[in-house]
Amino acid sequence: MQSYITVKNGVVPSVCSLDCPDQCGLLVHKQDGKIVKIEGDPEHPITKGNICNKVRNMAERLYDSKRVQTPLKRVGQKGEGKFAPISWEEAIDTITNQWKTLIKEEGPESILPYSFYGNMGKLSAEGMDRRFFNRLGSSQLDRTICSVAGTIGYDYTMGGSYGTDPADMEETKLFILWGINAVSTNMHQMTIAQKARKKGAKIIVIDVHKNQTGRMADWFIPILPGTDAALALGIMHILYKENLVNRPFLEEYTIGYQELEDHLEQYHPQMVSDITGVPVEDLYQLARMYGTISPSMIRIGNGLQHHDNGGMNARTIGCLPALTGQWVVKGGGAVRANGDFLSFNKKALRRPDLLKVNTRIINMNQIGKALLESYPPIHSLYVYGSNPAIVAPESNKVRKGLAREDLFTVVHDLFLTETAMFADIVLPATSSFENTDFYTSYWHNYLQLQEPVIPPYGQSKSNTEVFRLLAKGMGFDDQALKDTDEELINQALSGASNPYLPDITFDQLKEKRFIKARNMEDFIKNLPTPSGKIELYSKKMEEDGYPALPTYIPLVEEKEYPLQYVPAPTHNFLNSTFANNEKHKSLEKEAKLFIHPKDAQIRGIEDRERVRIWNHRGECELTAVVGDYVLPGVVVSQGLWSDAPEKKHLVNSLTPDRAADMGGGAVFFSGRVNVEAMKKEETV
Ligand SMILES: Nc1nc2c(c(=O)[nH]1)N[C@H]1C(S)=C(S)[C@@H](COP(=O)(O)OP(=O)(O)OC[C@H]3O[C@@H](n4cnc5c(=O)[nH]c(N)nc54)[C@H](O)[C@@H]3O)O[C@H]1N2
Ligand SMILES: Nc1nc2c(c(=O)[nH]1)N[C@H]1C(S)=C(S)[C@@H](COP(=O)(O)OP(=O)(O)OC[C@H]3O[C@@H](n4cnc5c(=O)[nH]c(N)nc54)[C@H](O)[C@@H]3O)O[C@H]1N2
Ligand code: SF4
Ligand SMILES: [Mo]
Repeated sequence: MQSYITVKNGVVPSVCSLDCPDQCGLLVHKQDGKIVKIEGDPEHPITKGNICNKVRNMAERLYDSKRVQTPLKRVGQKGEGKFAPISWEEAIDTITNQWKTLIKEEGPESILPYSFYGNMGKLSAEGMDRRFFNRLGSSQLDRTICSVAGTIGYDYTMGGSYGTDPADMEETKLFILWGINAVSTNMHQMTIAQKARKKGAKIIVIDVHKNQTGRMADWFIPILPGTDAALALGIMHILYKENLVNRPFLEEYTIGYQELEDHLEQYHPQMVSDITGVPVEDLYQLARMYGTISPSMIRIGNGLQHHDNGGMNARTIGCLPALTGQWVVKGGGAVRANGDFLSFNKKALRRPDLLKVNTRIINMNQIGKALLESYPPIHSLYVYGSNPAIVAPESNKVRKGLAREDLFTVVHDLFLTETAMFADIVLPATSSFENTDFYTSYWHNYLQLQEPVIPPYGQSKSNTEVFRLLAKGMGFDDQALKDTDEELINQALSGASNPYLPDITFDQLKEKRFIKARNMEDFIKNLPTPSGKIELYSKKMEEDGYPALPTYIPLVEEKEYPLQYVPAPTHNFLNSTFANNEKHKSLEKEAKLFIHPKDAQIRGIEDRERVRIWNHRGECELTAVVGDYVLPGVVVSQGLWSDAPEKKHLVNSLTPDRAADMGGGAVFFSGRVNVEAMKKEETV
């Protein structure tokens, strides 16, 4: 078959590579060999031709004159952004010579990779890179920045990332969107909920912010940050008291339901109301709706996972569908993430066997601290698919670490990101449209293939290609470091020993385009928990030092600051991606801080006034939006804004780098701040 690259004029298929649960099928329109338009692929079984504005406006990003075209070396101070073009040969020689010296003098652990899912393609994010750094014996990165706390918490209850199939949700009668801004972050979940609403379904949103999703709800329930486990326990208390639990289901599919019933006594509705800010009568109404409407589905979002108690929040909410027996109702249950249905052969792809020694593990959420304090020190950082200078907590520490003169930093990206400004060497990355890769959605259970649809931009190269070159430069002769992209895909998609994923070849995926996980109907009978059942009581948790039963644990108190601060994602950016695009910035207009009228009034803050937000970690400036979008005592901003043209919107300068209760997860939303109006002369 003809390569899509050679198509000069026409429409070719593609996949959205961004870190988004929807993982849309795309159709790319080409004119004179260039992408001129991106739209949804109507043949995709779930996304059905609709895509978000971000990607609809993406074509110009691909040909943006700001894209890095050649390797660069730093010629000015770190952070200054002065670079000169060099050849690939010089770039690879410089990096590998530095690393060879470092390995001899300091050991391979002085080198640290730093990456995340800027491109969700499995080869790009966890393929040749993992093989290379395993072979190198570098320090390892614990990739905790997104949802690890909730993953582990939910696993204690359910054994893995398994939940309701979105394909079944059109019949659902009650949607509880809990800590998820689905209109912006999972738009097809919203489309499905709205279709179901036409057939009588109700949509409830539980959030700390009445944002675009809350405004579309039939019932918006505002909650105080980090108190969701208490709300779930209050619902459970009422379900048991009013005999709305499904006892036959509990007996057959769960363990610990009697212990749970006793334990729930303490979660009296009044106490739950005092903790959560949800009025007692609303708590009763919510519990009764949840106990009587079927099928019901809870979409568990990341908002409630990015907290000190994020693991326990997901663990606890994950217990709710078992109490009502919703797991055996089509379209009922819950989804935190569905990623394990498509769990492929990770060992074959990542090759952990290439790592011959025990090396230290660095939590990516504490990259600032690691760069400043680790002993033995980190002497070289290799960043790809992530932008830690913007997205990681405690930005001031991160930037101080990146500014270290004795740190040799390489950044592989499409753009001169805020992180790249601190690099010694910058390498140009291809966009996903220029690569071969495969994609597994963590929401809708479909696999997809990306084949290159345009040639590499300038001299840019894909992640797999760069790691093959680095391996050669290091003199590593292993075949595993030479495999082609097609070979990597075939290795990853065979021998997964996953009952939901048959062996698949590159050619099959190319032919079918969308392949779905299979045999998911009865997953509830085959849970990989220690007991094989839903664990309302978890002995494993006890062994790991947690309460065995779901429990509300308050956030770490930062007493000196009066306001809880939630810096959430925004509609027109994807994390920091698109924050450097004029079109996306103009759609987003300005960086806002939502504040309750009571909190605004005592500080003399007026609507649309510029405010300073600060704590002991840092400060930033945003535009106040005064209104009852948030509860008193809570402030919310949206978006990870770019530095350019000023550094004033660096929200992560305020966020803590503490580890969540489980897995070292991020706690972006558990910090506290103070806010003040800015004097007029300061804002000009
Ligand atoms: N447009 C857009 N889409 C995205 C992203 C993006 O940046 N922009 N990012 C992508 C990524 S990487 C991820 S992980 C997902 C994240 O997407 P979501 O799962 O939607 O998670 P967040 O947007 O982090 O937070 C969701 C909501 O939780 C609320 N929240 C915060 N704290 C609490 C709490 O304690 N309790 C409750 N109930 N609510 C709380 C916030 O106000 C927010 O509305 O979205 C993906 N999709
Ligand atoms: N305050 C606050 N901070 C947050 C969050 C929040 O809600 N609030 N959300 C957190 C979450 S959930 C996440 S997942 C993280 C995400 O943080 P990151 O993973 O850092 O995500 P992005 O900011 O999108 O940066 C991805 C980078 O990868 C580059 N890239 C894309 N494709 C490729 C490729 O193929 N190769 C290479 N080498 N580079 C590529 C892009 O150009 C971009 O610069 O942010 C976290 N930070
Ligand atoms: S960012 Fe999400 S909604 Fe937008 S096109 Fe990509 S997968 Fe679809
Ligand atoms: Mo994320």
